[in-house]
Amino acid sequence: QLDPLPALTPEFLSVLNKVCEQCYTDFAPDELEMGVRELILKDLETFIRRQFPAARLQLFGSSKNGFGFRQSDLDICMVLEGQETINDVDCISLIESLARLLRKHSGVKNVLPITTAKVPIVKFYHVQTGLEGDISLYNTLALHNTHLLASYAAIDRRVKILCYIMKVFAKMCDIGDASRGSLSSYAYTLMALFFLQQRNPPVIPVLQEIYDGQKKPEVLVDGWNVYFFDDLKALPSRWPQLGGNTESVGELWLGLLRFYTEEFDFREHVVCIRQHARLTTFNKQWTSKYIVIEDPFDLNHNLGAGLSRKMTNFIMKAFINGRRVFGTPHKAFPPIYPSLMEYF
Ligand code: 3AT
Ligand code: MG
Repeated sequence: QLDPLPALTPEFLSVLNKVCEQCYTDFAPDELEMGVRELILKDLETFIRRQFPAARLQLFGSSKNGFGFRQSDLDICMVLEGQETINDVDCISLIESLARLLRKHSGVKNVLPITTAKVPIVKFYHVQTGLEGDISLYNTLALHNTHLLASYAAIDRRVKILCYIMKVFAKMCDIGDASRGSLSSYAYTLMALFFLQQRNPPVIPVLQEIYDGQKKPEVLVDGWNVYFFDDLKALPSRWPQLGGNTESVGELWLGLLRFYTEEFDFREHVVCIRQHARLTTFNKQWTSKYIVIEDPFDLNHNLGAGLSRKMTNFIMKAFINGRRVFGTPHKAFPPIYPSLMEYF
C-alpha cells in the first residue's frame, strides 16, 4: 500500500517544473555536439569503405531520436549497398572483419566484436570525444523506431523534456542498463510516450493509428508493418486534440510516477504505443512477466522479457520512491544531480 500524497501546492509545482526544465537544459546536447557525431560517422564510413566500398553508415538511437545526452553512445547501423539483407553467418563474419579493420583506425580504441548478442555489434571507443559507439548490421527496424520516436519528440516540447527526465531518472536509479539485466533507455522512452498517449486529455496521438481510408497502409520491413503518420505539419487537422492538454512538465512528471505506481495495472495490461485501446497481457500470452512493453513494430518483442523477478521489484521500488520524492513538497531540490550525471 502506498502512502497518500499531499495536495500539490502552486509553490511546490513551480519547484518541480524548474527541476524538470533544468534537467533538460543541463543534459541536452547542442547543435555543435550533434554535428560532431555526424563528422565521426563520415570519418568511419570513409575508412570502412576503403575495404568495403559498398558500406553505408547511418546514426540511429538517441543521436537521432531527440532524446540524446551529451555522453550518449553512438549507435551506428551499417548496410552494404545493393544487398537487401544479411544472414546470421555472414553477419557474424562481417562483424569480425569489421573489428579487425577498425583496430587499424588510429582514432578509435577498445574495438570489441560481440557476436553472441541477439544483435551482433562491434563496440569501440572514440578517443578524441570520449564517446562509446557500436556498429550493428542491417538493424533496419531500429532506424524506423528511431524515426518514430523522433516524430513524437517533435510534436510537443514537453514530450522531449519528459522522456529526458525519464532517462535521467532510470540512469540515476541504476535501472537503465539492459546489458546489466534492467531495461534499455528505449524501453523507458516507450513507457513515457505511452503515459503521454493515455493521459486525459492526451498530450500526443497514436501516430500508428492515423491514416487515410479504412485500412492502415502496409509498409513492410523484416515482415513487420512500420507505417506511421509522419507528416507532422498536417497533424493539427488530423488530430483535433492537439494542444488540448495544457499541463506543465512538472505535473506530467509526477503524473507519470503516479500512473505507473497507482493506476497502471501491470498484471493486466501491456505498455503499447501502437494503439490507444488497452492491450492485455493475456491477449499477447505474455502473462509470465510483470513488466511487459511491446515494441511498436516488432510485435513479438517484449522489452521486459529479460527482467528477473528481483530486477522487476527493484525497478518498481525505484518508481515508488520516485513518486514519494517528487510528490512530497520541498523548498528546493539539492543541486547534486549535475555532478552525478557526469558519467552518462
Ligand atoms: P542512450 O541515450 O544511448 O541511453 P538510446 O535511445 O540511444 O539511449 P540505446 O543506445 O539503448 O538507446 O539503443 C539505441 C537504439 O537501439 C534505440 C532503438 O532504436 C534500438 N533499441 C535499443 N534497445 C532495443 C530493444 N530492446 N529492442 C529494439 N530496439 C532497441
Ligand atoms: Mg544509444
